[in-house]
Amino acid sequence: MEQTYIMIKPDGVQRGLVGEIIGRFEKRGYKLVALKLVQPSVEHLEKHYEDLSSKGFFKGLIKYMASGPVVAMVWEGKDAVKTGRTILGATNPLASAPGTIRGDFAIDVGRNVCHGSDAVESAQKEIALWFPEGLTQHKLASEAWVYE
Ligand code: YYY
Ligand code: MG
Repeated sequence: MEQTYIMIKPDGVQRGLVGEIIGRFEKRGYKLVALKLVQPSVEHLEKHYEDLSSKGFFKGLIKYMASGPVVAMVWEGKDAVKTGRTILGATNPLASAPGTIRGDFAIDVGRNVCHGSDAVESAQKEIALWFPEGLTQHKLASEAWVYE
């Protein structure tokens, strides 16, 4: 089954959105296979966002992301990467549809509350970066009620 790296950014934690965001993935039917609250270092975040290092917003992005603890998670299930991004909404919250996390809870692109991997390959890289200790392997009792 496909896995994706989902992260609640410092603004999401500070604004009390942890339960809400986890709940949306949980209720959709996805399986949580890793979760931790972590204060990331600047070096770690620079690695996570290394593809964006040439962008003008990179410095501000790293400062914002290092400003407090984040919730790092791995969610598993059919089409988890693409559907995870759909659940989050567009990068710019003002372009995000209501019903998405960003469309319901954010306004500025630099405070968009959550992160989700953009492809299967980047998901694998991000999961290895944030969870070198590995993931759980368990079966959900609800599986037969989510998948046909
Ligand atoms: O994957 P996603 O988070 O939706 O967008 P990316 O293009 O990977 O950019 C990562 C992160 O950078 C974005 O969530 C907010 C921030 N950012 C920004 O502050 N200003 C921009 N013009 C574009 C992105
Ligand atoms: Mg991205």
